[in-house]
Amino acid sequence: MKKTGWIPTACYQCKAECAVLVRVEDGKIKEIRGNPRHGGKACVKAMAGISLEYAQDRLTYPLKRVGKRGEGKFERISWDEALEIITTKLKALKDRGEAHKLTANFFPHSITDPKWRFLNAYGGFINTALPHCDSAKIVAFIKTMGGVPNHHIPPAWLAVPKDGMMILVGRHAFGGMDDATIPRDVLDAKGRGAKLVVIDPLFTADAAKADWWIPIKPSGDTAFFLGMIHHIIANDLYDKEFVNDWVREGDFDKLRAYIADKTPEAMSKICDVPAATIKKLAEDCAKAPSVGVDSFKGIMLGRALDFGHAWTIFLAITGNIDNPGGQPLPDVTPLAPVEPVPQGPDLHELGWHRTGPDKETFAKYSFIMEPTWYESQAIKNGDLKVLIAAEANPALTEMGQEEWQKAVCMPGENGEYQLELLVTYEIMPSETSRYADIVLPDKSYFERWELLYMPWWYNFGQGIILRQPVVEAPGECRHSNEVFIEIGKRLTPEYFQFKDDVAYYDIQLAGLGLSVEKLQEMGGVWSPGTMGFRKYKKRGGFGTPSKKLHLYWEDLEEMNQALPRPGLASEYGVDEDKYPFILVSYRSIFHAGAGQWTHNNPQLRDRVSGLYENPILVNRTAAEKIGIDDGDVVTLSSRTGRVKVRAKVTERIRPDCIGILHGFGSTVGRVASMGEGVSDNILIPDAGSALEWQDVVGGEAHVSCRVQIEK
Ligand SMILES: Nc1nc2c(c(=O)[nH]1)N[C@H]1C(S)=C(S)[C@@H](COP(=O)(O)OP(=O)(O)OC[C@H]3O[C@@H](n4cnc5c(=O)[nH]c(N)nc54)[C@H](O)[C@@H]3O)O[C@H]1N2
Ligand SMILES: Nc1nc2c(c(=O)[nH]1)N[C@H]1C(S)=C(S)[C@@H](COP(=O)(O)OP(=O)(O)OC[C@H]3O[C@@H](n4cnc5c(=O)[nH]c(N)nc54)[C@H](O)[C@@H]3O)O[C@H]1N2
Ligand code: SF4
Ligand SMILES: [Mo]
Repeated sequence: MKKTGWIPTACYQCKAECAVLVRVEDGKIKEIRGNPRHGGKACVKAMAGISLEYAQDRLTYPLKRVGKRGEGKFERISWDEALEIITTKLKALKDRGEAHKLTANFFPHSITDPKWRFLNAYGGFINTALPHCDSAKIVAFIKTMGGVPNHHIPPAWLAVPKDGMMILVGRHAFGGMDDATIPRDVLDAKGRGAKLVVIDPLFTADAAKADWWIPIKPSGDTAFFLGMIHHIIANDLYDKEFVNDWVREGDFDKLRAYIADKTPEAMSKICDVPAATIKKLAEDCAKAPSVGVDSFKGIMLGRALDFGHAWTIFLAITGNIDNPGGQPLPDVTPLAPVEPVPQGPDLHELGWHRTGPDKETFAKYSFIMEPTWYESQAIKNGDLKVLIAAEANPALTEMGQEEWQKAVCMPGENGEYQLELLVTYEIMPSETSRYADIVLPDKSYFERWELLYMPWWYNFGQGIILRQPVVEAPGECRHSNEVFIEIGKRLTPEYFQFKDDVAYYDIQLAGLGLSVEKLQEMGGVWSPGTMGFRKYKKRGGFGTPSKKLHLYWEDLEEMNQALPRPGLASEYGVDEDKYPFILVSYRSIFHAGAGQWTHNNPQLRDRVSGLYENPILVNRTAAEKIGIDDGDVVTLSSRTGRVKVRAKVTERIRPDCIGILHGFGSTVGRVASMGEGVSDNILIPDAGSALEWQDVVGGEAHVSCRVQIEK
């Protein structure tokens, strides 16, 4: 192959998968830049992709466990042997009528990812991280507006007019990006005269650029938004025309009655933000030509679905749906289906998410995907028998990681493990692969084909980006998609009648009159060229049964959730005296997840140009009270775990919170295992063990807990 020149492809140093150009000289990568045809931006991690590609730790052939799970002892095996072990186990599981006890934990790069196709055909479950990310918002979006369950969908920052409002609530958009162009678009909008408001217990990089930082009490966001909704309605500041035309008849009156006692003063007591602040922001929003509200992980605490609900109501009464600078409505790319389309198993019938204390109640909620947070619980219950982790690192990313690690080592019957097979698909050894029975070496994102159309690409609506090989893969690496197609051909051949991955993408692209080759000629990017605004008008309404917005959710009446409830996360009320602080985890621009691929990157872990450790953030007032100085090593404990970590004393966090950067604490990998970094998930309890507090939303993060800090 030995390519030379600038080649368009897609970055995968994080899940945003931005379009990039890669300069290759004689088969070696020399330089990486943003692709000007798709925003033109690439972040610091993208540039460090070269260090990943040529990392010494790359896996290059399949491995089989020889010691006990967790010991990390492996021997080299052939691909034939690896595939034989996997297909034999999967065949036996299916013959036993337990296909649904296979879960693959992976990140889907498109809604028709070949790995997902295999799972649907076979009858297993996908377990993406989506339930952690923002599933509460997605579920709320579907319930109020109808439509497709697209992931994330940030506001149209690039279209915010002068005087528009941009609100980040539980969203650290400049650190945890979903497109490298977003910081520039937000700052450009500010340059045009728009205002940026950050609602976050932490003074983030975004807050540093904001007009207004509102340090809210964690999980107080629903109360805050209800206070604003009250103020807007009570003072007749809502968008009457939009509400009359587009809100289902009767819903607004029910809301008005319900909201009567949710005054800014009452809500202020819950969220610990002055009532005057709630009123001022409400008035600013009511006046502004547009309001965009972006939230992500930070609202996935406590009663997350209630926040999602309040968010959709707020957008509706201020008329900020599918307008420039407001909340876009997602669209679907008209790719052709690959027939026959496998149906997939019934989550409610077979899923192990209903292992909670109150199955009746659980059954009333809509689950869009299998929640990750029950993996350890499901293993203990005998409901998870084969786990394939591809592009995921649950040994560190699961809340209560030690519970997960214990569960995968749990003995079962006949001398087997309770979890009968654990396979990891990785580019380098990870904490999770230490426990695996089989470790498979993947091709990196510079070495493989992939058709990407995750709907969180916000720049051009439902764009498609082609990932194409720019260099050759080392050793015996094979892309997971190729391998899942191979396993599919063996186990469910009727669904795998195409030749290979490229042939699969060609069938889909035919729906757009395209092919992989044609997409290559077009520079690897297809886009409708616009997001389109107020699409609901052209479509004759919204995707709900009434075609109008459903502010009132009658299906949740029985659970007292027909309208959003303002309370804080219930778990914060437990053991307050023993654990006085609330842990707040957040991300950094330098690293992605708990993944090995940035934490093991010498450029990104560099003390000067990267991020080497994750000292915890302690407010100066709190530090003085407990006698902690900047740089002290402290013990941080929760009701389930304890770590030793360095403290950074700062004003950039609320006095009742402790900040911790998520993702550190790997014990595997030459670079990743260095330093004093700790994993937050040692402190955060396994969600399966906290079901009495479970906020049933179709997914829950629980990325927080109460902690104590001691010198
Ligand atoms: N560089 C980088 N980019 C990423 C990722 C990555 O790991 N690294 N991960 C990707 C993924 S999977 C995701 S899901 C997204 C996540 O994107 P974000 O959710 O924007 O990322 P976080 O940094 O976790 O931001 C959460 C913010 O919420 C705040 N917060 C915590 N609790 C509360 C609360 O109760 N209320 C409010 N208002 N704020 C709160 C935290 O202080 C933090 O600033 O990022 C994606 N992009
Ligand atoms: N405490 C706490 N826990 C959290 C979060 C938090 O904010 N705080 N965030 C939660 C969220 S929102 C999410 S989405 C999850 C994410 O959790 P996971 O989905 O487990 O994701 P990562 O930690 O990003 O792990 C990705 C793995 O993929 C590997 N990888 C990278 N590139 C490739 C490739 O090309 N091929 C293969 N096969 N592997 C590759 C990396 O080495 C890494 O080990 O974590 C959740 N856990
Ligand atoms: S945000 Fe940065 S690391 Fe993530 S895909 Fe885009 S350029 Fe790559
Ligand atoms: Mo996520």
